[in-house]
Amino acid sequence: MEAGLPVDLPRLTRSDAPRPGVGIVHLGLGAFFRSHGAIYIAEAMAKSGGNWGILAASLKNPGTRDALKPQGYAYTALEAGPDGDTAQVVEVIEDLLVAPEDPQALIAAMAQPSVRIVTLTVTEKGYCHNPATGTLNMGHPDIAHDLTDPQPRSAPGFLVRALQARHAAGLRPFTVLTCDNLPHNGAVVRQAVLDLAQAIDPALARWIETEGRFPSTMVDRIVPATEPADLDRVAALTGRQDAAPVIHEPFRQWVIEDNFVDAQRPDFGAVGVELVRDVAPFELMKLRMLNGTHSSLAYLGYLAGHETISDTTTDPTFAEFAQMLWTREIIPTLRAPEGTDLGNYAAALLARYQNPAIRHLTWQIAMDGSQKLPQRLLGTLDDATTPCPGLCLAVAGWMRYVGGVDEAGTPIDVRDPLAAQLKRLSDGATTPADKVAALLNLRDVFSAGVADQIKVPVTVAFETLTAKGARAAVQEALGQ
Ligand code: CS2
Repeated sequence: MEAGLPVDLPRLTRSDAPRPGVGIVHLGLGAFFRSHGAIYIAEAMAKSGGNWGILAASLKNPGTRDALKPQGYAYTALEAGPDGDTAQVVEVIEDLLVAPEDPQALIAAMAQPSVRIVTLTVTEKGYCHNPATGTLNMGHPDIAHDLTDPQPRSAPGFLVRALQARHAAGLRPFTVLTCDNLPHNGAVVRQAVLDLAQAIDPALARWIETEGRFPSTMVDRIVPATEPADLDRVAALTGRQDAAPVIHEPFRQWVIEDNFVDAQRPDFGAVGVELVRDVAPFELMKLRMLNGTHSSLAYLGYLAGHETISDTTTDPTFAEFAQMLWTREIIPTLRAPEGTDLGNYAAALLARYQNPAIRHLTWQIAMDGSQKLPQRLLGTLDDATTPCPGLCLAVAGWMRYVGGVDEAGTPIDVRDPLAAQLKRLSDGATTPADKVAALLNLRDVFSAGVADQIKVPVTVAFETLTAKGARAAVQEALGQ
């Protein structure tokens, strides 16, 4: 039995309900997909049938496979609402491969004729693209490897090699359905795949370009990392031990551009997925209003000593700050998706953040800021036609955070692919103004135009943060 599992209760096992065939391969299985896409897909099969069982893959480590395999890949999804928890067992994952153990087995799985869709949650950095140009970063070590070695390491590498195998076998390509929080996420993954394919085999690239489909999506559900205490919480509710449950909020939304290879997909429409022609307005709304304030609250809340988003937003100063960001700075840059009222959307977001049953760590959201800032904060700043002191304070909060020391002088565990470079830039400058200037020079994060536009207000905000601390800086931004 795994360490940490509550004792004296039977282990969760898979029921003997008939299993569907595998129609989907998922790359990068984490708590988010298990709480979101996997549940929608299970519901779509329960309603309308179809062989859309999921063969999942972890691209890095075996932890999830080792926890789920003894349970037949069944797991508990615990919905944590302000009024209590409810649990369901999800049985839609048919197998879980750990890619580095046998890359060829994953490629073979993706090349099975029954597989029509490959879904992905590999986080922003997993696309190995250059956010400024949208093209594949050929200098990325995994891409450099995947260019010549047919045993890939990167997500684009697996997609290209599997498409190559399908092309060689005379099969149709699969639809690539990205579920990561990137603007135009379908176009991003398409470009990454085409760039790599072009470098490997131009004829393959041409086939993918004409026959492949890469719908954009907007995904939404708040899913904090499962903590050790959650295993007991789930066991107490269900009477079963589960080594890898997921905890999620009640809310969910999935908007998908309805553009699949040969129109082959689960009956998403039957289970509340919005199938649309243009995802862009949904994507921008969600990235700027939800993820933009999430990151702002994560950096400033962390610096002010708040451990979770719920703690941060039940602090009235931070709740007012979020409101101010939405009303004065973010909403004026957006076009509301049809049928959506942005004021109501903001009010619902605040209630979701304040849900006391969800412990979403500010530290978790603060991760990978260099990959998140452009689409969450900087796009809004670029589009804004009036000053945005709140968002500039959030950017300054990120700069203070990646300096690696909190307001009490304690080191911060900064997780970011650029962490070492960020620390070097911050440590190499002495005055607040120099630190801001050094970080604004990072062209992977800030375009020259945005850097120039926000330099003065971010410097002022950074000076206030350094002199007075995050809470006082937020109060000042609110005119308190
Ligand atoms: C969060 C997101 O961790 C983060 O960066 O902002 O995971 C957020 O919870 C989801 O996008 C909500 O849909």
